Amino acid sequence: MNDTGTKRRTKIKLKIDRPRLHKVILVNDDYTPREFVVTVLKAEFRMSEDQAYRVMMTAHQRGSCVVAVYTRDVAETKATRATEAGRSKGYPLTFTTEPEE
Ligand code: TYC
Repeated sequence: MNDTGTKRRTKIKLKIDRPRLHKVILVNDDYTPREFVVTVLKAEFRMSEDQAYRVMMTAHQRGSCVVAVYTRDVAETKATRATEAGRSKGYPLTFTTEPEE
């Protein structure tokens, strides 16, 4: 204690944690054409034709597929834009986000 009655504390926290990353997840459905899913993945997530095709087929076969990870804002913006690209054509194509463990 010093004479003002407060305790001097140094080094309360050495490091600030890195922001958690969030996954963007592609969800399968029965109606969106495969080629349209590939087009959206290439446009919104800057994937090659090959990468986009593999991600689309993984979601098609397993029900969902992680597309990429970003900070929360970027993940949410990209998921919303990609989902809206499908809605604008009347497709139920859906991208969701979830925090990484
Ligand atoms: N299952 C769709 C079809 O057979 C294609 C598709 C794949 C749709 C992945 C969505 O996330 C998806 N036309």
